[in-house]
Amino acid sequence: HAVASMLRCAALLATAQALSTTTLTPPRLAATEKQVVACVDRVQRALDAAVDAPRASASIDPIDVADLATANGRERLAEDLRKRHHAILRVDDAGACQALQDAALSLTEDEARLQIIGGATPVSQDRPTEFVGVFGGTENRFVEVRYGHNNEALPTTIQPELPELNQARRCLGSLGRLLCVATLDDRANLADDVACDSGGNREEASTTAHRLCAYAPSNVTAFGAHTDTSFFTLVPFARVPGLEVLDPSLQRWVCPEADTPSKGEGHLVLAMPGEFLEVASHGSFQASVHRVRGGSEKRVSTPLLVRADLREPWDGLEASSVWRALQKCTSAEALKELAPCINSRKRYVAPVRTLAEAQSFYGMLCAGSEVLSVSPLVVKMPGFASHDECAILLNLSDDAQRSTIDNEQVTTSHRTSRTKWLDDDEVPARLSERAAVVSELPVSNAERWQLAQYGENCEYKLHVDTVPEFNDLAPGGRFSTLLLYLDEPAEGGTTDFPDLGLRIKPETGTALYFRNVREPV
Ligand SMILES: O=C(O)CCC(=O)C(=O)O
Repeated sequence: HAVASMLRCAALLATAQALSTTTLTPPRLAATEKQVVACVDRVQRALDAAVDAPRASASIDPIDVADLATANGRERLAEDLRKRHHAILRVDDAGACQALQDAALSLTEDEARLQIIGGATPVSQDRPTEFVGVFGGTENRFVEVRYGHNNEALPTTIQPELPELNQARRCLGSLGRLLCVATLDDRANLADDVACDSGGNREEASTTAHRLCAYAPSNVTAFGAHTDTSFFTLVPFARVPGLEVLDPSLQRWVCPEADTPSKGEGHLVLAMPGEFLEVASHGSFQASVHRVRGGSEKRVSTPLLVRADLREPWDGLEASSVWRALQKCTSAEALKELAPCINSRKRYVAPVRTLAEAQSFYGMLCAGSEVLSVSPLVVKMPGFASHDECAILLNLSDDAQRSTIDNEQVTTSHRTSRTKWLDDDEVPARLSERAAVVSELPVSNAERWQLAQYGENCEYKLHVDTVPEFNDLAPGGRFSTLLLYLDEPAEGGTTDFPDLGLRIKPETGTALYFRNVREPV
């Protein structure tokens, strides 16, 4: 096995920058999978912390929905979502949300009409875990609605009972689409299912759910702390406050419905990011932990859970597996849900070359290449990237975060650098193409570039890049690494392979390509 380490002592007086990409089978998936696992773990920690959190009175200013068209409005949205895990939007809905709540109140008090709508049934045979219809006990009643062909509400029995659904759906659906575009940019096509007004050409029930919730008066928690598997959950403010959000900036439960003055026209809507947004935004937005407290009066609320079209693959993964994985409580369980993707990956047989063959092969790919070791393979490739390309990547290092190890949660003195996963923008994408040629694997087998910044006295002690916890992910284990030096520190910053007696000094634009294992794991 090849072993890479940063030199422990002299290294670290100046700043060295390194980039590495790891060739995998097939790796852009790895990023999504890691996000799924990270999200499951983070949510569990947040739920644990939520247990003892006190309540607080705090409010944030509503954002007019029209302001989402401006950079300023979108920045405010992003800031509220990042800092407070919720935002409040003012929609111009001509009473549609209130009309639906009033209609839902009388519906949920009428057993005969609830009987007509019918109990919970699966949306279709091949989606047995998703359902529509009435559920809950006599205290708290819920009706789950989806939309199908011609935007028809499902179960079909509900439309005559609740004609008010459509207007509210349209208003919240459009808001959902706007919020996805504002937070995900080009990745918003993941959220095609959100608006539920795609011209009515859907053949199956939407995964986006419209939920009618009626809670009997009580002084206990009516719906315990949880996150939603949605891009956004949009909750029009209810007449009786009760929905609480765990605000991470205060580490307290807040109740926006109670604390936000409802000045002005329109209806206020609480927007909470869900786990789909957390994964699709690579953790930039985190799913909101929320719960419902019973009130002195019956509370009726009509949230729209804005989701993706699960028939579309998610970054190459089966979207329904992502969905199921996100509903699990541990990363091990989540990985099991993603396992079928792992089994379908192709096996890759690594070419074995003599020293002379390797020298000729890599010399042909990059003039001046030097094979430093043939087994395990370590190749130095000067001029892999231009100084301009390196400068562009260096400029992206500003908001790198403290590095973690193994399952990406733990910070430790073993690795004191800062890291950042780069988006596949122009220069990183071009360099990935080049790295793919070197690795003899398709570019789709590369993870995104990870930028690693070593400040003074920073280091990454002896380690291997193949992390056993990641071997079961869809892309397979990390077979090889291509590390690109972005600058040249005055002192230190070397990469050491102690077993091979190798110490490589950073030179701007030089890449180091090494195999981590003999065969893909
Ligand atoms: O009842 C509410 O206001 C929110 C319901 C909720 O938390 C959910 O459906 O996930």
